Amino acid sequence: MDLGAITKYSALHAKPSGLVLQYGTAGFRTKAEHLDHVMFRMGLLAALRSKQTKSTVGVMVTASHNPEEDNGVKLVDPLGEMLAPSWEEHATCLANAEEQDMQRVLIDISEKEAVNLQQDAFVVVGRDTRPSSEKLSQSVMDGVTVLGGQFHDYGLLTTPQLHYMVYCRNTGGRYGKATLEGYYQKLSKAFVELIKQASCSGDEYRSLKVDCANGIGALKLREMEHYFSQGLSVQLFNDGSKGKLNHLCGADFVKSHQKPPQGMEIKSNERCCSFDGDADRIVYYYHDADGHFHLIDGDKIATLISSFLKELLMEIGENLNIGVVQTAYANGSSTRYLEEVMKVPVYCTKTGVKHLHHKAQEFDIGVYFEANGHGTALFSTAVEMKIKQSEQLEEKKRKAAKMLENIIDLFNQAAGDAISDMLVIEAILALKGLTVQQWDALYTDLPNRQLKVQVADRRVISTTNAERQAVTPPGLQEAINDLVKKYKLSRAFVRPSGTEDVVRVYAEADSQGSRLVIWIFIICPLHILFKVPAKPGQSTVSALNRDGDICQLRSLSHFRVE
Ligand code: 16G
Ligand code: MG
Repeated sequence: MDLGAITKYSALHAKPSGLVLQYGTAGFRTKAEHLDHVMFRMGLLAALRSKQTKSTVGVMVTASHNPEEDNGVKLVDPLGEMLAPSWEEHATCLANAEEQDMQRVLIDISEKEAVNLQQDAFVVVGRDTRPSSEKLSQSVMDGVTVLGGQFHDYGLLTTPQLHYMVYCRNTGGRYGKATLEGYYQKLSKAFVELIKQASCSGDEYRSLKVDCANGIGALKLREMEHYFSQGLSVQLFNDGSKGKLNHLCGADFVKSHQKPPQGMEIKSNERCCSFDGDADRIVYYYHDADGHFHLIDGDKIATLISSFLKELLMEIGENLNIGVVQTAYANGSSTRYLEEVMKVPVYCTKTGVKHLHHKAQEFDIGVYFEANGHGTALFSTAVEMKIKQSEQLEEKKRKAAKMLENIIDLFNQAAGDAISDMLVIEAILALKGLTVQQWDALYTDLPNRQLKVQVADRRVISTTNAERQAVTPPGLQEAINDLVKKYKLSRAFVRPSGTEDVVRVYAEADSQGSRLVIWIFIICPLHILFKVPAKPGQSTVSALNRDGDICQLRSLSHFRVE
């Protein structure tokens, strides 16, 4: 490690004094103008991680669904996964080190992780379409180079495409070719093969409207569409030609506002979907004949996919297990449907893709989705072996095994991927002859609301049981329990956000339970912000009526309902 060179180049990517950032659920994210030093340092760190693992490591420059002025960076581990937790801590230390401490921090990390500094390093870099991304990704590459590593700059990529490239490069090409052409061909070939098996391939299944959030998804889908056009024609909206990234459009907007994006004209019963800004999330929706908007979120996507995969396994007659992984935000109706109707075991993890991904690896087939549309399916080597042996099976089983083989190829197993998930969904709908309304009708979501409480320090809340129970502050969970037990099919929880200084409150109940939501949204902020006993009743009402700080709550100035 040439410490002299590191010091010299680090000064060219100086850290603004006093700035402290944390490697959160999805890496670093903040205003783009504060990120140059972080990018350089993440280049250094990626080179160290690559030396340690003797593998290619990825760095993606994106801030996903955040506003265009923001940016961010996350590292991709050798199997296309999120960075290991101990390295997340190193990332935070390195990003916050003062200039004079940089050498010591780098040496510390190398020693703790037993990095052989003589080892070669190779890092692949991708970026989204933000105006700041090109320069910031250049700073990443500067960092890699100063540490003696080599890099390949893929330029503009969706986040899941970068995960795919890393995975391909570290599995000797067995997963696919580490090029865009390789990605397009692998997915499109699988999709077209599947569509050929569909008996219903009328117009209804052939076209889809896609809102690309004015982001990278538009560019990549446009490059890809001619590869799969014999099976599906896509009409792109918010393709970046005029609107602003993620502004009034994209998966995050549609999911949190429960309304269609701007810039898309929707006729009744037309199938539509939205990607987020870096195309790793997808949600579907449609307008019914009465003009009502219906959202089909990650939960319903998981249901469609896992039902289909379970049916295929049953046809093949193999004793392979399948599990669905969700988070606390999964609508209770989806969990009930999966467990009680589909008889598929469901597991809950903490929020954040890496937690779901790891849990899903425990099954022969693990399907994971967050309600917000992040997700994919993972397949064990046992499944792949069974498929290889399928030549000896009778014809019906062989056909199902072939279908499973194509579905496996169509999923991006390195990361949730809006383009790949879209093609999987389109293939399943066509194969099963389901319309978007029939898919939506599998179950009815319980009414639910989310609230965001602005706090100085989100650590006032700590949780257990996959974030479904609050441990601190004392008394809060008991009060939630007392309320929840009074309403049918109800659930509520509070958790600290992993991405911003807020506490999130979630409540759901059957249509009679709107009072639960109101009470939960009153008692939780009062308890968190002002330590007022979290019980509906005299003390809460008098707290709401008192002058001073607490009165501000009545104008809802402390929190926002989303
Ligand atoms: C990040 C996570 C997403 C999670 C969201 C929750 C990844 C790639 N992204 O966007 O999975 O749903 O954060 O944010 O892991 P919160 O902790 O602020 O609620
Ligand atoms: Mg994203």
